Amino acid sequence: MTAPRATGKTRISETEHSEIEPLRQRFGEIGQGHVFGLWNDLTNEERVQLAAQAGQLDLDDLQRRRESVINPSPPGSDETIEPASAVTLEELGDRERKRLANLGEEMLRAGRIGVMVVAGGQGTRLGWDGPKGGFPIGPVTDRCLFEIQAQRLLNLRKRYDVALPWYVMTSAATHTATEALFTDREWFGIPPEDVRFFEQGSVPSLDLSGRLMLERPGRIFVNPDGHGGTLTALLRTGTLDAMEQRGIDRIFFYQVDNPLVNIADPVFLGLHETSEAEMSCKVIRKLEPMEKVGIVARVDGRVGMVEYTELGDEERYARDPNGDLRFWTGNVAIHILNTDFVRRVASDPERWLPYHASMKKIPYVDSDGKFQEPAEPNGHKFERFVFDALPAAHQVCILEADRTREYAPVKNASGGESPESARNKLSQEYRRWLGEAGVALPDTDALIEIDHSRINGADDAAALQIRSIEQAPDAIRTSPGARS
Ligand code: UD2
Repeated sequence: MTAPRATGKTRISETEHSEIEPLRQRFGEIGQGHVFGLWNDLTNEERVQLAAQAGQLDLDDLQRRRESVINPSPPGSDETIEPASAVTLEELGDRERKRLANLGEEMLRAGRIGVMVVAGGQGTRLGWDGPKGGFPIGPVTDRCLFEIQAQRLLNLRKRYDVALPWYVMTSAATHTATEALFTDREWFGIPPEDVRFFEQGSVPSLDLSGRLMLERPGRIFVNPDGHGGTLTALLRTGTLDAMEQRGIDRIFFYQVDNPLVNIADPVFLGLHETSEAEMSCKVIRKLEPMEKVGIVARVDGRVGMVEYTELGDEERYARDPNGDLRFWTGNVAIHILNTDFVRRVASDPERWLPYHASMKKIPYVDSDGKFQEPAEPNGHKFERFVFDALPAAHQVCILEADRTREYAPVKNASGGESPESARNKLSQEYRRWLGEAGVALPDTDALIEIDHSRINGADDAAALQIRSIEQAPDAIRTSPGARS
């Protein structure tokens, strides 16, 4: 005899009696009962989904964050902030650079390095509908951010004869589209077994009085848990275990929106290792006080990061006797992390990875079930920041990078930190490589693009033994000027 099919109705009535009532009651006790306010208007499926989502929330954590919204403590008011010491470009001579590079290269060859990119963001500020990594950024072609980075990896794989696995952190908003993009583009030439995606977590946003918000009648509004969520996601998804099983003990971490990032820079790896650091940071010399980069500094005696929104004016404008900014060590979110350090921090996120609240305009469904698009910030999103792990490290190493050569952020649709400025910076770096290799250069207005899998520095360009760009048309392309 065939058993009667369980209908949606049957499932929800069971759920309603055994699970929903205690859940509703508990939410009511902590001032969040409104989440179920539109219950009667929901379909069975929506009820099941809302019950599942509500049942998975960490209510202690929710209470803590609610309290932080209602009674915020003034940021860093009683902290002492001092400049952190960094290894500058000036003091790193050629000999030492070579010694560190040799050490870093050994680490690469030994298969100890995993490359990790945080790519949970969408290109909203760029007007791009999709994962930011898919944004076309090649100065001449439509190569996207991921493709340029993949080409660098292909070059390093060959150069060091190593698999150099790529760990791509996505978010709920970008996961499916990112996987589809990689599949569609055949993993940009990297063997699929050397690319691993893992998804960051999400956290419920709260309105200005600390109440949960509804994205739609049967769904609580959540936001991605910030790039600090990388560390907890590495542990939760088993990615950290998988890394260590492959013999990886150092993670090179960077953000997807920097096409100029010098992936797995051997000098940086070597310095991290000789410093016996658990976490390292690359920094750039901040150009002016208002530049939107966090500052690596000594906070209450320990190395940490002060975000640009949280730096007080006294520190922001302070100058040294030479007239240079006293707090110049701008964070470009390029790090090396030891896997055992990640495990330690991610195992105790309440201690090391606090949530930072930021006020945002959050579209929501009101108590009448009407969709509202606020004109002013109406709620808080919560994010963890990877650099909050710095004070947990027994040793931190900080290395200055040449900002014109390693940092071309793609943040805004136009102006500074835009696709146009990034394309120009890429082109300038390629021009420099070709120039150093003795290749005849086109007009200064012309844009140049290089296939990183073939040429990943002036040494690769020299190895081609060419005198003109036309001699390597598959690796180097030019266009007369800016792309439209
Ligand atoms: C970040 C840093 C800032 C400076 C700057 C350099 C913070 C808070 N500030 O500012 O100090 O280093 O970068 O470029 O980080 N992402 C995720 N998941 C998330 C949030 C972000 O994957 O939940 C990724 C995102 O895809 C992007 C990167 O992290 O690659 C940076 O995010 P952002 O653009 O929001 O950070 P931004 O520019 O405010």
